[in-house]
Amino acid sequence: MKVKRYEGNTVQEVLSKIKVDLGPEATILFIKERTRARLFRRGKKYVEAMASSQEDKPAYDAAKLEMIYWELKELKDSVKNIKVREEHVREEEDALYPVLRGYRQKLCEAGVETENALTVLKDFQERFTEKELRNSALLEESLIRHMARYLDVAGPISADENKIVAIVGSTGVGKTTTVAKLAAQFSLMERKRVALITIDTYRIAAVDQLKTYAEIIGIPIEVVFNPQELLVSLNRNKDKELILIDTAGSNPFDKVRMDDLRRFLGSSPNIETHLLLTMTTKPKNLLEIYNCYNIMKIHKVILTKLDESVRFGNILNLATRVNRPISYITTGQNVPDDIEVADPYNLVQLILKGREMLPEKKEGKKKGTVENYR
Ligand SMILES: Nc1nc2c(ncn2[C@@H]2O[C@H](COP(=O)(O)OP(=O)(O)OP(=O)(O)O)[C@@H](O)[C@H]2O)c(=O)[nH]1
Ligand SMILES: [Mg+2]
Repeated sequence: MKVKRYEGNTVQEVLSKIKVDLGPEATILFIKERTRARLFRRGKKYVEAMASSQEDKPAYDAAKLEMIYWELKELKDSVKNIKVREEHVREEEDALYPVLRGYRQKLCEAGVETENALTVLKDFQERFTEKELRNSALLEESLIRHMARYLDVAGPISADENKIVAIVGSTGVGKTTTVAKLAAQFSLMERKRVALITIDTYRIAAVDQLKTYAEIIGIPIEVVFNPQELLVSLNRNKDKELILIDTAGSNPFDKVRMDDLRRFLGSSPNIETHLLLTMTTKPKNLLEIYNCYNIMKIHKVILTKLDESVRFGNILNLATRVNRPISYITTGQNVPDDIEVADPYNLVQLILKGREMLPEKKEGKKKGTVENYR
């Protein structure tokens, strides 16, 4: 019984190897694309096959055994890989000054991925001697300032001349509330000329929700049903300093809805799109959601519902992967008070010290309502 294993870069390559070796009548017992495990790098893809020659009866049991062997081998390799990885992390940790090891743990407990925590801390310690850090009364302060450099922020929306901002994000992340907060802040506090447009016509209640805010704030609102109407509405509001567009919440994995949204946002090149990501979403999903929305041009990111979160390390993880600045953070349901321009220093404090650094806890802030600002 002759069962052999073949490897190559492509299916064609493997098939021709089999053909040359076992003849054109060879039986392919199994063929599969695999990825070679590699430490800290994307594994290289290759194709693996098992085949037997025609004169042999397909030796399925032998093939199965052989398959089990290879799968076991793969498993062993990946366990080995994990061990090497752990060893590598341990070595990196050992290379940290003892004075910084507590921060490594603190960051990881806050949800910062180990590799990110180590990168940030190693980078930090390269700037100082151990003695300097040990004796520094300002160690934490210097570390916070250092970490802040990893967080790219956008600053406030510049509502100067006909700025157009669209707010997008998955269902229920706080889009309409954020539009209302921004509208109230710019219209009532900064006295800018603001208009609202909603393209969320999937639900009647959604239009009513924004109309109610527009009435209370005292600004115009338009409801549009297609990209052409959006363009007309944007042109009609050319005199406004800021136009805020509320969009329908869509499942980011629903391609039809995402294409729909992309068409709306493509109706004018001047639309600046802010993607809302809520801090209550699982860390791994956040990046997947971001990637789904990135098929349209995302300019900035708004982090919402920080008040519902316990750990904030994910802000750093996100910032290292998402190449977009954070514009605002939202910290509650109150319109207009529970929104802040993202500040890297405050965000790092939030990561290191947790909920006690949320704005209302920090400042004992009393919440206002839109009426307070009129
Ligand atoms: N805790 C907390 N709740 C918030 C925040 N922002 C919005 N919410 C609440 O989240 C819920 C959904 O808010 P919406 O503004 O309607 O969310 P949306 O993204 O417009 O929802 P859809 O249009 O249905 O996709 C409401 O109960 C809001 O009050 C926030 O920063 N913190
Ligand atoms: Mg909404």
